[in-house]
Amino acid sequence: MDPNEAARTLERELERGRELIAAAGTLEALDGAKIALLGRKAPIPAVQSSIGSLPGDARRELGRRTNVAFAELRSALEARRAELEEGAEDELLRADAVDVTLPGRRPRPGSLHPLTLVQERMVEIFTRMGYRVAEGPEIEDEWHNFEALNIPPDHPARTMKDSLYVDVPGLLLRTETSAVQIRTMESQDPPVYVVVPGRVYRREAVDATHLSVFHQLECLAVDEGLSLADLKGTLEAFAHEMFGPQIQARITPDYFPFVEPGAQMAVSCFICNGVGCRVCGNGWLEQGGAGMVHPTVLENCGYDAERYTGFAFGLGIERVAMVRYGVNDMRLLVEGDVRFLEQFEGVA
Ligand code: 2NL
Repeated sequence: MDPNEAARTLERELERGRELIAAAGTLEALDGAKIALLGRKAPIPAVQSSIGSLPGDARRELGRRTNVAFAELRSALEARRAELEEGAEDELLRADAVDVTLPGRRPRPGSLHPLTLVQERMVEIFTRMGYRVAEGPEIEDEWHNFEALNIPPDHPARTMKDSLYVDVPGLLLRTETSAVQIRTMESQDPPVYVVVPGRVYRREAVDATHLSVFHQLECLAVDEGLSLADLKGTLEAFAHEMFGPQIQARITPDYFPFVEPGAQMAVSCFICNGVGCRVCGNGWLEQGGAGMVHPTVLENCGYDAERYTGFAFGLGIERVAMVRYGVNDMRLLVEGDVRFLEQFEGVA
């Protein structure tokens, strides 16, 4: 190659190189420019390989200029690469930026189920009176669920019609929480003051006022000298705390095999104040059964029925919840419909 021609090529390539490098907006474009300028087929390397065939002075001069051109392009490429890499990092940082002034995305907190709210309140009323809370298994044996409670084998509640048996002989889903009170009496001496909240199961057609899976809170007190007056007073204290001080409590005779005498409990209607209305009918709201613990039941648990007496009663938690929150269909309490449940957000 003619030395003058080669010198002009170097000048032209330097000019083109400066433009290409300045114009490269990405690292990929810069790699392209590098290949175009310094790659095997680029003009400057071609000049370099032609140098060997030139005479001494011209070779030295052109060699020097080629080296200068290489050096300038290499350092321009390097400088541009550093710029682009810094830019890429800035871009990453910008894309990752978090605006800490934006409001957070709050998870919906949910709320306690109305049955839980009522049960907790009931338990709190009794624990303030000095009662302890006891819990027990939901699958029971026939001794704790029936026999110890003075429910003989031919009692209607024992048949498949009222109870749900499991596949293991002699075991069933508990039909009342009384089994837990039996277990409590079996494991400790009097005095006993316990409440047992929990789920119970019956073979029952479900409608607006009946569920086959429902909840009870049963109360049991065994001590020296307890009478029906203590039962009535306890029930009244509960009703005042639960529904208000104007509420009256009433017990009327009823029969349950595990109590003698037995009673039905009711509280005066908080809507009509006992006069009679659409909700209560005759002015009273049925709350459950009650009575003085049958001496046979005390003896079944190893207690001296001459020395100790006791009272017991069972409250239906669904019933209490319906009264307290004005729910007219018990099924709403188990269906899990969010439109029903979200109304209890923030309710105490
Ligand atoms: C009802 C019936 C009642 C009891 C539960 C009871 C427990 C023991 C001994 C004696 Cl260990 N009695 N509990 C007594 C009378 C009635 O509940 O209809 N509940 C909603």
